Amino acid sequence: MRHGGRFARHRIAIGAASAAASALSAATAWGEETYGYAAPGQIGFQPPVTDLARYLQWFHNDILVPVTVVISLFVLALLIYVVWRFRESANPTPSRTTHNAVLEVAWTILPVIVLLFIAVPSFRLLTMQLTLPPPEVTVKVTASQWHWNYAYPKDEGDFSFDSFMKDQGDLKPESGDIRLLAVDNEAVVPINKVVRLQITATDVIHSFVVQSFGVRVDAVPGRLNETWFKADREGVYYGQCSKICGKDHAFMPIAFRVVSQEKYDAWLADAKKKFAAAPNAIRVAASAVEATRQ
Ligand SMILES: [Cu+2]
Repeated sequence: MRHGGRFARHRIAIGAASAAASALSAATAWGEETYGYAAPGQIGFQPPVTDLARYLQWFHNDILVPVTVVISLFVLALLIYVVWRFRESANPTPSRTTHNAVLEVAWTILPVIVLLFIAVPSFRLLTMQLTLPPPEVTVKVTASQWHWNYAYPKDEGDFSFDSFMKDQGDLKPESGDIRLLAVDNEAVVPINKVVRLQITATDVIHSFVVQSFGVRVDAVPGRLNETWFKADREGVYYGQCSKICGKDHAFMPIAFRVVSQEKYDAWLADAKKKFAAAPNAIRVAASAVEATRQ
């Protein structure tokens, strides 16, 4: 019996150790840096590919997280101290103190200082996100239940196309397709160019989020929101709709491929031919509305 008990405890110890080891290996998976999508077991942000995303992640990782951790630990320590110090057996006759001017001033001023400390980088980030540099490429992004439409304006070819998630049966993992993220038509933009995004929706509120770009903007029907990014690394960067928009909310991924200027020019020439004639959901819907009006 005693032996059995010891072995059981031993097994529990091994279980705990292997759980810790798998948590560690998850941390290594995170360390391997997958660009544009999350690795299994990843904790934290995807690696940034714009200055905006770098600043955003610095603000979160180096300012907000330490502030949150220090305040939480401080409050926890205070609670533990109060529970221990003022328990009934140690403190049989409670004090009748109701005011302490120094304490009250301190717990008003200190949070104000913390908020001011956070406000400076926070407003800098907002200013960076909302001040558009002169755009070199414009893409109009329209969200619908449940896909995205990307339109390239007149000076870039004057075409638009729908982008749907690939079904599991159509995935080609050998060409880099990722389940739930790969799409039939990716938006393509050139590297190191200021890309202006104009974002709207046709039906309900969606939200356009690409983590590696540091971009998060709501897509609101009847309203054109603007933002921008300038990616400095080639690759495919995925995002997802981030406002609950209906039953397929989880299945309308965003895919942006960042390529060299030459590849972009080649893609534009191709896409112009491919999509100019092709009807897409929004044009079909628009002409249907026109037809009912006439
Ligand atoms: Cu959506």
